[in-house]
Amino acid sequence: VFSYATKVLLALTLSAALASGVYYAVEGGKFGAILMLVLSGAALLALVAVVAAGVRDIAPFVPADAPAPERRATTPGAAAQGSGWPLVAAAALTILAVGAATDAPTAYMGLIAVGLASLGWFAKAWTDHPTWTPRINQRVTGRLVDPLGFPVAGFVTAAFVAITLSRVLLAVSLDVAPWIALAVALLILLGCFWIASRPGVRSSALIGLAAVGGLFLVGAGIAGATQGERTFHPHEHVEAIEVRAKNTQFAEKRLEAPANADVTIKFENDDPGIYHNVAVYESEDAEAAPLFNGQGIPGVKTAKYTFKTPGPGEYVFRCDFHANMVGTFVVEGG
Ligand SMILES: [Cu+2]
Repeated sequence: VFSYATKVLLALTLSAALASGVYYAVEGGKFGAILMLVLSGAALLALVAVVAAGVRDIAPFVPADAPAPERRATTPGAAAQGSGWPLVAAAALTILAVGAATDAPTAYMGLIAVGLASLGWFAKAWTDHPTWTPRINQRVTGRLVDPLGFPVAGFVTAAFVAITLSRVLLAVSLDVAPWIALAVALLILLGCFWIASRPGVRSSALIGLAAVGGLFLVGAGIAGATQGERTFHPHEHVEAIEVRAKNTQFAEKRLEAPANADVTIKFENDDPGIYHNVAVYESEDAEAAPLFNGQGIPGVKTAKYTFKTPGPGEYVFRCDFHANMVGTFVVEGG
């Protein structure tokens, strides 16, 4: 009942487990023992798979005095066709070699390309082989190519649309971008609706449509990419404003900052153990609303405060702990 394969796998499972135990007992090395245990587990899995699959690879019993089997003619299949995969594989290997000599991204791209070329070449070789029957074709397509291929194709398509379209949306102004995005979304929705409503549309027409759409997107994406991204931060870049407190006095009497900008105050408290902070108020009036209150810190310490400046005007900066620590905070221009 035990086939040759099950016997070999059973022997491998047991001997690897035994070797693991012996190795651990004698050498005390965990790594080698785990390696052997993994081998044993893998063999056990293969054994279970072979038994569960019910593959009977036992040779049929033939009596010694049986006559020789009759020769039967077989119809040869179609000759194997030449394929472009070796060329693709050579190109992929070239990318890998160039990547190995230059930079990591190219090397990774080469690795991926080699993997894809190997898969393609393997698939071509298999479909040329006599074991590739219509039944196998159906099973591989239904269980491997469709469940893997459709999600991957969908992801690649979505990524392609997102990347090309984002180049365009980043290049145009903020007011126009949402309308373009909306128009493209509507176009895709209507296109898909049209395709779904006509089951009779020929696949060549669909491929043509997809090619035109894809070319249009690539063109628009390249145009957007060469245009470059619009500026995202209309505020000018602002250096940190430095403020220093020493002997319960601000070293600065006057601070300047641009209007409507994110500014950073780098506050240095040089009074050991004394709390100070920097706050900005609309005026020196005691009831004035604060525009910003920095958290107080005991010295000697440095804090970084970031806030958005108001419109142009003269404001007041002060320490909330000491009424005498006051200065002018000037917001300029717009
Ligand atoms: Cu203070």
